[in-house]
Amino acid sequence: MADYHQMWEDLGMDIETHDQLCEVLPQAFGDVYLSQENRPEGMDYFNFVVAEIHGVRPAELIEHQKKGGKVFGTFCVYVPDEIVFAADAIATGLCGGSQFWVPGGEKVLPTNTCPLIKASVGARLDRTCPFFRIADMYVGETTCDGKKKAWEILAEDVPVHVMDLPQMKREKDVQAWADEIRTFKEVVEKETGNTVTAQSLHEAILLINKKRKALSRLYDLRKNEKLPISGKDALLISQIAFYDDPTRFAEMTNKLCDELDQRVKDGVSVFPAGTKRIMLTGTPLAIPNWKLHNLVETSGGAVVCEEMCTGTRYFERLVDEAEGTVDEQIDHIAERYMGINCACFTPNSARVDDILRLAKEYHVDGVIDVNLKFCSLYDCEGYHVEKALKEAGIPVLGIETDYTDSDAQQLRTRISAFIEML
Ligand code: BJ8
Repeated sequence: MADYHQMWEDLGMDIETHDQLCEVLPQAFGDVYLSQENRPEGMDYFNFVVAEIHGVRPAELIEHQKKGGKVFGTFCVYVPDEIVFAADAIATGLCGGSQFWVPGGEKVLPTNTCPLIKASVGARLDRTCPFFRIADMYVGETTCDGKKKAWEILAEDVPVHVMDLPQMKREKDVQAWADEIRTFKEVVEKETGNTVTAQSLHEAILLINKKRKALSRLYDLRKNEKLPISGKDALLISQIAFYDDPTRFAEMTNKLCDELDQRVKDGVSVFPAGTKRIMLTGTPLAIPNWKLHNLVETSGGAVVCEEMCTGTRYFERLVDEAEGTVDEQIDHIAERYMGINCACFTPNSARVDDILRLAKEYHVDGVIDVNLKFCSLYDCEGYHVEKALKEAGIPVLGIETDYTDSDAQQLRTRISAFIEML
């Protein structure tokens, strides 16, 4: 990796602590990723992005800022990137997926808070992630209680705008979300000094849709009986989608998919015949959380789909690409985003329908319902998810875990036993 110490210092980071993180990441990535056999060549690009995770992209964001551009940090797939890009700004995901940042979050949040929230707060307050330093403004949302309170703590340190996400999906809620997006547009316009026009918004819709189409193409390839790519690699790509340059990301993902198309034609699979096909559902797996995929794929299974925000919830369904006024296009954006089925909504039966549909589309043998410790939303919704899967005759295993490795052995035993009985 190139030397980015000067850049990190300029960002006011805690270099000493950050160096510790830089030391452990390559080892973890090597163990989980580079040890896989027969990986597609197109993964080279994504390997490079991870190897330079705190270097290349942050440097690009800083370049953008030097030219007067702004960067918005987001934590949820309901926040519409389209508005940010339409104002000539850049949106980047900020969810923390490493135990490294959790203790920092625990200094200000109760221990029984979900690790995703603790890691995200810790990464900012401990000054150990360049993305968290670079973002000019954070965009929060009213999804779960822990996040709502986390925004208040973060707001002491960095400008935060919170979007009020409705928790039901009636027509008036979709309209309320469209209004909330209009307010967000004004905030972004004020911060950037740029105006969102009908044309710039249309271009941004096409841009983000392109990313969705590329991911959708990648996921479609995982529906094949012979799997041209591992679940681990697909997850990595989903995670990178949150912060990479969208144009380049779509290009590189499509290039990889060309290679995977060829693999399908040639009958190449990265797993032996008869490997059990597993779908994961539940809470998101933010980078570098590869724990469950690694456990499944080293215990005789293959992950073929993630019904998660780092998965299908991120890219399924496009924003209507019809040209129109800014207001009309915002209505299209609101409709698309309100079609995401997060457990913060009630009722949320459409998520159960999604899971049953995906189980069929990806020919899954079994489902693992994953819950990040202390996320009561997904934990409670597990009741309906698991009931529906059992009724459909699809075996399901419920798992609750965090970012530590302390339960890895126990999880491996449970996952191996589950896969064996499929
Ligand atoms: S749309 S899943 S990204 S809110 S896991 S922080 S819900 S306590 S991350 Fe999420 Fe948006 Fe929903 Fe997706 Fe809270 Fe649960 Fe933690 Fe969560």
